[in-house]
Amino acid sequence: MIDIDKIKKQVEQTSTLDELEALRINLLGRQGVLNSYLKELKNLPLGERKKRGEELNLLKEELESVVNKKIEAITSSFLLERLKKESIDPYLPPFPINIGRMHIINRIINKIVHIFERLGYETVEGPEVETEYYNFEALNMPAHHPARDLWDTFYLNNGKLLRTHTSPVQIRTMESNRPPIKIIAPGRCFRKDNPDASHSPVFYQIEVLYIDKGVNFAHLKGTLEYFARSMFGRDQEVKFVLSYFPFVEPGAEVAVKCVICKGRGCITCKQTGWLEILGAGMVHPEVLERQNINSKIYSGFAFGMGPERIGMLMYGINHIRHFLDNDLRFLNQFKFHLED
Ligand code: FA5
Repeated sequence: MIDIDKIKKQVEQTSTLDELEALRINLLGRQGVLNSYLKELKNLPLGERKKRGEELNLLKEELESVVNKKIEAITSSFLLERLKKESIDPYLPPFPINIGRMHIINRIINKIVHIFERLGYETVEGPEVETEYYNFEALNMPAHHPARDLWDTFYLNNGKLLRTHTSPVQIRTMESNRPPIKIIAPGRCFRKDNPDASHSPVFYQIEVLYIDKGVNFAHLKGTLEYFARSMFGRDQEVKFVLSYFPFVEPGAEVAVKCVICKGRGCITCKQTGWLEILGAGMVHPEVLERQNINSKIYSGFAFGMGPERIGMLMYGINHIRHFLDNDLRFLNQFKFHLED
């Protein structure tokens, strides 16, 4: 007969689940000890068979419960052992999570827009598909005006065009607002320019327009100097050069000393030592009068700047195409910049 105390001892002495399983098969498996006794039942007389059957069933239940208890004991001691080894330090920093972030060009634009919002400018937008009227005519460039050639234009089949600059937003704003007007208008522009280090066929511009009584060139210069200092810091050299745009008089261009070559000359600044970042000027009286703004009472200044070129200067980026390529090796360098 089975010695239950001896078996209990054997179970107690096992230390792994594998050992225990081998013992369980030996006792309770199909070819096991208990089954061999059960098979012999049929040879016993009827009365004895019943009694012996009940005894064996009880024995089976007891054996199963002993084995199951041992399984639980081994599993929980194994878990405890593991927990001791794998202690958790809640003060460790979490794994770096790869979250998306705003494209660097949008962050540069936002920074510029914030500088002007602090000066009281309101942000507005205009359409990328424009008419000749807004892109040229209302800006003092009637049909066949030679200045239209300054902007190599993509024309669409429906007679419209892709705006070559954000200056049409000036006109749309003057149409529906009376002075004082103080707006900033960022947006995409398109030109058939030959691509090079500082020219792309698709690029952004940010237009600024201020119209009020008594606005003069000194206000324009002061505003631009304030902007350049906020963007590049006090030490960055900036120069104003007289220039021509049909919708301003006088007109100027602003250039910033090239940070790539420190002014010595390189492909980014086309060997000039300076990178032009914006066109500016006093709004032409003709442009104001066309929008029924009395140019004897009101005057204004406007400028349109290229945020890619500004970003190139801030970060020493030597080619404008990096802004469009979306190469993660480039974009990931700006993870921690411009978080305002
Ligand atoms: C203009 O587009 C005028 N509308 C600016 C203006 C506004 C003048 C208001 C007076 C009053 P310009 O073509 O120079 O000007 O372009 C202005 C700026 O846009 C440039 O200084 C440059 O920073 C940027 N830009 C122009 N063309 C490109 C291009 N192909 N790729 C990248 N940036 C460009």
